[in-house]
Amino acid sequence: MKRSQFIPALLALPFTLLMSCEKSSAPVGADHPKAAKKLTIAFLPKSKGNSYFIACEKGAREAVQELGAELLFDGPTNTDPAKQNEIVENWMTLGVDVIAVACENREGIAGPLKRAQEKGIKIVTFDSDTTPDARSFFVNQATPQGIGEALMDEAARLCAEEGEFAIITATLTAANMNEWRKFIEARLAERYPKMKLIDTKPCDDQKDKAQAETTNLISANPNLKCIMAICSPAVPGAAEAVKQAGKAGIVKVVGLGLPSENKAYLKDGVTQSVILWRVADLGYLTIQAAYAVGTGALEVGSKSIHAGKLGEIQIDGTSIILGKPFVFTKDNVDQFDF
Ligand code: RAM
Repeated sequence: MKRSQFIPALLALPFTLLMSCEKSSAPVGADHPKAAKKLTIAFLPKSKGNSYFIACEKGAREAVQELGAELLFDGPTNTDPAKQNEIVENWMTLGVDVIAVACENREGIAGPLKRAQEKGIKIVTFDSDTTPDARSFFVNQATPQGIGEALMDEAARLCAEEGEFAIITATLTAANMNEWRKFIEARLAERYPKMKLIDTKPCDDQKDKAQAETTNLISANPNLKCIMAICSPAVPGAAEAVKQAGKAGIVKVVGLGLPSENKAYLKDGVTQSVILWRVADLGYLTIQAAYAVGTGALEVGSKSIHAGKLGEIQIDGTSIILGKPFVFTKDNVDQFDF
């Protein structure tokens, strides 16, 4: 989708998200100060087999090319917090300049990240944060409130604001999803008294497990009206279960997923709407931030960063927020190429 088409799509959104409005007089990175030596930025996804993080990697590669930096990309094959820690320790020994990480376990990875910081390695998180003392900045896809409310409002719309729904999450310890869940539940309590969250099941960021959990939820709950799948592999997993149960359109599917993985289910009327952000841009912005932190151009207290083709991005405290998510349905899914 071209940028010129993307912006009107954003403006058409039925919800708004909180973003920092503070302006900086001198944006960081406006003139892209080059590092004295070539910076090595190590990029650690939650799992490297997940198409979501493969899309992030694409944007990350584009940014390192523009900036003239070196990229190391590695991660667990499937979500595995211990493996993430091990990779951080290896990169410490290697002496990389910056580590950018999507944290599987917020507290569990903080120790290795702090040790890396003590060695002079800069840390930036993206997608899912660690504790603030273990990194300089968190590159967030959108505000947790915006994501949580968008999911809840969309589920309520699909259910005519009435009935039972269940959540499929990645893991019960996933920091980003737990933040989103708080806002989903707050919105539910505040706006939708006739809807009931009956269960929340983890799928370890795996499509097959999401499918199995959805199948169980459908059998155990004959009145189930909607599955809200809040990690990307869970959306097609839930849809496949609904389809195989012969419940397309009866049990609605909404979630956070990739257009490419959900197109067929949207067109078949199994999945009704999917919410996401431009994932490659999240990888691109993360590298822009990592580079600026690595060169010393971006420091805590900066109010904005000039992020290459993304332009000026505001900084809210230590959060760099990509922007607003958008909804895709069977009518617009063909416009997206990721
Ligand atoms: C999965 C990951 C990631 C999350 C997306 C929506 O791919 O768990 O952390 O942001 O889903």
